[in-house]
Amino acid sequence: MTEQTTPLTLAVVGHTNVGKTSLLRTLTRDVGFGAISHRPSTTRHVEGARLSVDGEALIELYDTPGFEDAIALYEYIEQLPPTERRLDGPEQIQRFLDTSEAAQRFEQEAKVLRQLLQSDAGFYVIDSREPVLAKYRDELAILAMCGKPLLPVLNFVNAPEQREAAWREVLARLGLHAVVRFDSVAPPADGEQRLYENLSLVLDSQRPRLQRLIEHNQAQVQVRRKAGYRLIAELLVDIAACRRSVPPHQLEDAIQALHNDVRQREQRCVEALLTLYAFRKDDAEAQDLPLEEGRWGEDLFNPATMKQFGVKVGGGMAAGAATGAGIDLFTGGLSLGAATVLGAAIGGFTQTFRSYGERIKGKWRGERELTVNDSTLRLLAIRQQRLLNALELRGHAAQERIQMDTPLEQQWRKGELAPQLTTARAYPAWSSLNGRKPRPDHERTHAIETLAASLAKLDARD
Ligand SMILES: Nc1nc2c(ncn2[C@@H]2O[C@H](COP(=O)(O)OP(=O)(O)OP(=O)(O)O)[C@@H](O)[C@H]2O)c(=O)[nH]1
Ligand SMILES: [Mg+2]
Repeated sequence: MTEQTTPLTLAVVGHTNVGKTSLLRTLTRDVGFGAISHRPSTTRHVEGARLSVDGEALIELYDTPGFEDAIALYEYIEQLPPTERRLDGPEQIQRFLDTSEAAQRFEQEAKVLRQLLQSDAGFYVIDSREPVLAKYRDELAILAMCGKPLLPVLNFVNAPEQREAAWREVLARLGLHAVVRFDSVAPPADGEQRLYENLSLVLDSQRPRLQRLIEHNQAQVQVRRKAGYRLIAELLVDIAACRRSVPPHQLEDAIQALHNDVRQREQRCVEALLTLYAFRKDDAEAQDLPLEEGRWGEDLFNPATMKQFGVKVGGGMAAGAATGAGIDLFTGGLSLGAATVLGAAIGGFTQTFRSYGERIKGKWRGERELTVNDSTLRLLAIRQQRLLNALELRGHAAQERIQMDTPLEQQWRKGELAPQLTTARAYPAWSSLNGRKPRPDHERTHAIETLAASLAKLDARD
């Protein structure tokens, strides 16, 4: 057992509305942390969150209210009567905190300063779109008086009007040379790592602890991705194994019901992926996912959707049977293609019988089964992978980095269907869409896990 250490405490400070709470949400991956709005003074109280690794709290982060009136506060501190002995920065701040104004006019600022004095270091969050106004200089001067290491975090760096250079210059003049760019809504993929690396520049003794956190976060990326591929593999096996018997006169209703169930099953996977990546439908960042209100906009069974994702339209769809899109009908173990059979159901069977021969004839009356066709499986796989990809990059400005034509997508478009799915087709009991919960089944689990592993391997992003 390693000895439990006391957590490193970090205060997140800065002007109001610069994204302090957003930064905390990103670092804690807790979308429910605090309240965020485009209005200033959203956060009114200090609120803490812990970052733990293997049950050990490594860091405590404290969100603070925004500075509102730094100029007045600086003037107030400066005009306080002289003392016998000249006070240093932290003493001056403490003296201010002991005044009655600290509980009144400067109540918000006092909360921030108290927290910073109690912390080991602070993140100073900056809206880099703002010009470096006097109020920010005074704010920084006051915060610097606390005598704590400060790491400036340049937020909104993806905005075209950002003034990063001007900010860097003024920060350097204050002795703040380690600066990190971090768009808290759409952080760069290695943003967190850089944030902690820069923090260890100003807090050298904490380097091992920060390194541990970095490694933990990197491992978590892999863990989440693996879990994501498992969800996708489970969706695909579930749908590939689906096989429903239908009496002839209910064919159209049955196709529609199957369409709906498959759509819902896909949506369950979408929601599980959103949860895995700690997204909520109303998150600002969720707007930039390839979803509309938390679901795929284009209908799974619309042939245009297949085209859009580059999947060859097969079976009934190619033949133009819109009702049977994405579905195959089997009789006697042979796929007839939904279009052929829909035609046959309405008109004569002669044509079909002639081409399939006696094998069908005997079984025609008894066995008619609907399955979801390969093209639909391919489309499902591609869509969910794109979502996983987007979630990993947390949407937003990261959007352009979402790769569209990965080897994995090409495999789904043109390659053989994964063997696990071909196998699943022979095991209707593996599917949750056949009216029964799939039994816990070692082979089903094995199929899902090997499929998930091969997807992750083909992904090969790292
Ligand atoms: N585009 C973009 N928007 C951001 C970023 N960071 C924060 N925002 C938005 O800026 C607004 C303010 O964010 P908050 O996190 O509430 O800011 P705050 O500093 O905690 O504000 P107070 O608590 O009021 O002091 C919200 O609308 C956020 O969605 C960013 O890096 N990029
Ligand atoms: Mg806030």
